[in-house]
Amino acid sequence: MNIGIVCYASIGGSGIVATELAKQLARRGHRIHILSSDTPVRLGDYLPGLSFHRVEPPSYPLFREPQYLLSLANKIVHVARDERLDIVHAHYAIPHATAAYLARQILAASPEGGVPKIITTLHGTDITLLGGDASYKQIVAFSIEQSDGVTTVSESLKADTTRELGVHRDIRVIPNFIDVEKHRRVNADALRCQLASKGEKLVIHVSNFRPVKRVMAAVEIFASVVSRVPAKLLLVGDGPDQSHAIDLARALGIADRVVFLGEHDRLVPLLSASDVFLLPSAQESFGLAALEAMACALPVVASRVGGLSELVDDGVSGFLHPPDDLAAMAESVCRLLTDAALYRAASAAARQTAEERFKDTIVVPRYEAYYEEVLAAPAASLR
Ligand code: GMT
Repeated sequence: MNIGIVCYASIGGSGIVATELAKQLARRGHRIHILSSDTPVRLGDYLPGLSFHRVEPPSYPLFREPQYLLSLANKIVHVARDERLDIVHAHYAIPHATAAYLARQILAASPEGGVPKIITTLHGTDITLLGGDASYKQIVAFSIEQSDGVTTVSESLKADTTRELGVHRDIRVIPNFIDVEKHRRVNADALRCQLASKGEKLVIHVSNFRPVKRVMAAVEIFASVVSRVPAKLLLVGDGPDQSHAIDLARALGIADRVVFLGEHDRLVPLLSASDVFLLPSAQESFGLAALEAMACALPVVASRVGGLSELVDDGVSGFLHPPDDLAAMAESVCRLLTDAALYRAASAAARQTAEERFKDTIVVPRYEAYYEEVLAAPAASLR
């Protein structure tokens, strides 16, 4: 198949999933065209069958903001014509599903023919934070209804989409996935010695430090942990709450125990050097960062929100608690750090979950099968 994949290039779950999907599909013999405003962080080296098309909204003094939606729609039209795309797969509804819809309308009106099918994958905040906002709701709901196929990354997000947007169409749940060969625990003893003193445990949190991730809650939970167990907290990522988290660590008197590492693309060594993954998010439609940690055999302590309970088996591969119960999360982290038998079992279960339920070779064929199904069905605009 000839497939256009539209995604964000920044570090963020939806862009990572889209790029990893693109690479897997190219390896499986499809012609893949990534359309994005910049080179996606996980694109990596040249891969036969995979090409990148930059979307560049021109600046013009009259425009106070770049016209990304229009440039993207225009780019989709060009790529669809030149490369004879069968499918445009838009990752994240805003504004990618809308741009794909616009492009399809333009192509359908053209005498040249060749109209690709549109599939939209909803990732989470496009529905749970932004989609229901009055500034976007109508157009997001419309763009989802108009897509030829729609997927969500969890059952929870599917339910949110129906509830928040009043969308009552078929939605296929295809979870996020991971390359379990590349993401596996490696020997990171040397790195661990640099990050922690002898006898100290390592708790790690990875995110984009947006309010929804509750980095400050991670620092508070850790303050309680470190009063009982010698440990350090690794904070990986960057974003709006970074300086607040630094201030809080100082205010709690644990600044020397909290290590801010900034953004890192190569997470496997850091995860392999760590003991527990902490994710006290306010909302999480799936929790790709937690899956990456689990593939490296890290038990997860997280909020019981969104799709996290579809990923983490509470009491087996980690522990889930109500987002405001920081004391319970701290208690679970301490239990994992101090009970060797519990830790071994949870660590093995975390890896097993990644291998048995979220392995790329299990999940990517589900996208291929869905593409075939959508291609065989009548176009959404004709239904
Ligand atoms: O919030 C983020 O981490 C970024 C965001 C995105 O779309 O880039 O993540 C969402 O999509 C990820 C990939 O499907 C999911 O794993 C995350 O759970 C989801 N984030 C939220 O729901 C808050």
